[in-house]
Amino acid sequence: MFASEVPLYDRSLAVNELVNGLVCELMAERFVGLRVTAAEVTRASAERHGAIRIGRPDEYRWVARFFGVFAMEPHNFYSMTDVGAKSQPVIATAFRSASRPEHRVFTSLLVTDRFNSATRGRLENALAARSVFSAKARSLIERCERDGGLSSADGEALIAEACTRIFKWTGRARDYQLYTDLCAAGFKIAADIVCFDSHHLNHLTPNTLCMDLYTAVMKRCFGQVDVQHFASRGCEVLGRLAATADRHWLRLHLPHLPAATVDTLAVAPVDQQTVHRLIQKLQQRLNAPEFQLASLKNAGFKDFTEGPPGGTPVLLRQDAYRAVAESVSFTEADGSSVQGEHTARFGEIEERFYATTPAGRAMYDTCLAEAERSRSSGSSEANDLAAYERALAVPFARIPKTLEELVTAGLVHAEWEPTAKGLAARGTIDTHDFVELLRRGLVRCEGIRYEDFLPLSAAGIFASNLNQYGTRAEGAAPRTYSKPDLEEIIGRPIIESAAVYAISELESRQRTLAALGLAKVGEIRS
Ligand code: OOG
Ligand code: NI
Repeated sequence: MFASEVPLYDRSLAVNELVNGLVCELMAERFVGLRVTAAEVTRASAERHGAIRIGRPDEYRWVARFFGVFAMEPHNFYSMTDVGAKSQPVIATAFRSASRPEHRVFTSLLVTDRFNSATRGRLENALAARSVFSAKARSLIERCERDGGLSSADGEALIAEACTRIFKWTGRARDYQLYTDLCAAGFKIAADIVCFDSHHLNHLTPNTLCMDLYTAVMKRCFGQVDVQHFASRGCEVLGRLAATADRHWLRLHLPHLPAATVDTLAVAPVDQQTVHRLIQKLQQRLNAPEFQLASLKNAGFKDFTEGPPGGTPVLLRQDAYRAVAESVSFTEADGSSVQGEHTARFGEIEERFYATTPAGRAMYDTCLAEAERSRSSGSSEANDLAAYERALAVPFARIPKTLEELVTAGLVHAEWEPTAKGLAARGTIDTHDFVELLRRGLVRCEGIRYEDFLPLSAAGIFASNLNQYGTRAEGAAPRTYSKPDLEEIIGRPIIESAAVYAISELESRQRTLAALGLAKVGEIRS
């Protein structure tokens, strides 16, 4: 549905799959014996998150119940109302499966008390007039809740409701005056929500295996950089990946590969010539007509990536091509129509890394704040990618770059297990300390991937794709929202993912200690 609505998105998926395929070819050079099939590349590229924005609390509850049919549960509470200059009048959660988190939808709710009473009245009036979930969609959801599932036919019918109505972009809106007033007052987010009659997708974000290569390719496809420039950047980023990717990189980026398989692969050095050859191959593929993005209507690709610098594997990195103006037909109260346009739907991309512990998160936040300070003091030159990367590397230098160092410093969560050597040493081990056990080769660990969002990055995304950097509350006494407020609207508890990461780590530690004869399962308390 989204690919047919947004042609650039469809092409960006093709770019992503091409880049992911090339990264897997590189990995097959680095890891002797590794084979990643085309189907596996497609599968790695299929993962994505989406973003929708809802107007009324009762609509929000229906959306939550809709996702419930797909076993997608709310994870984390995000408030965009209090994030400083980038604040937006929305609160949010993300719906995803607890156990298969690779598809998720960031779902925002407009909070109208941030507006003055006249505007608030106009917003609520506009919202009251619409009904996004049809009677059929509602009854299918109710049936699923009642029966604990749906027949295939009913499941298909519900998906059809989603793709032809609930989340579909129609290009139709209402009340042009309200739309322009909201945009002029700096509340384009509200216009994006209340003037349209569906919960249209704002974006769908595929997962890349190499952010820096993807962004370089997109800039080449948009004609923002020339072929020579791309060749040198491509060799630089692929060369960097070739030199640093270890088995943990493989397990993080290609989680379908079994640990036992990854363990048997020997690591080989990849020379610059191989990297060169791969980039040349990519150049040839990029000459195909489908990759000439400059021929489509576009607003280009963002200059710099959000999140940690490349090579710092924590949380997530995100980037995007900019939103394109789309024509919209506004129906007025008297039945007449007005032609306008709306610029909101953009093309995000992301790469996911390790979930941080509270200490890791605090360190990340400190590094990011420092990076923003040095950016606003102008020490990195706009449009100079190399200068930007050098400047970003400075505050982030204190975050370690390998999984072993990150877990040793207690900065990221990991799943632990005993090694064969550890099991053989059972009965003779004199420490419970995991860092020491790791050092002695008695246990091993794999980092837990971060499956959620970052409020500051999200606020930056709202800001950049709406082209409006934050809004002030105008309501007389806007309230502060917290998790229980949204839980009440949804009618079910919101999962705290930080606790889930911590519990999975703790459980793996308990199992490991028990297997090493150091404790019985259930005996350990954290
Ligand atoms: C949602 C912004 C959040 C992300 O990737 O952090 C988001 C929106 O723009 O509606 O998608
Ligand atoms: Ni997003």
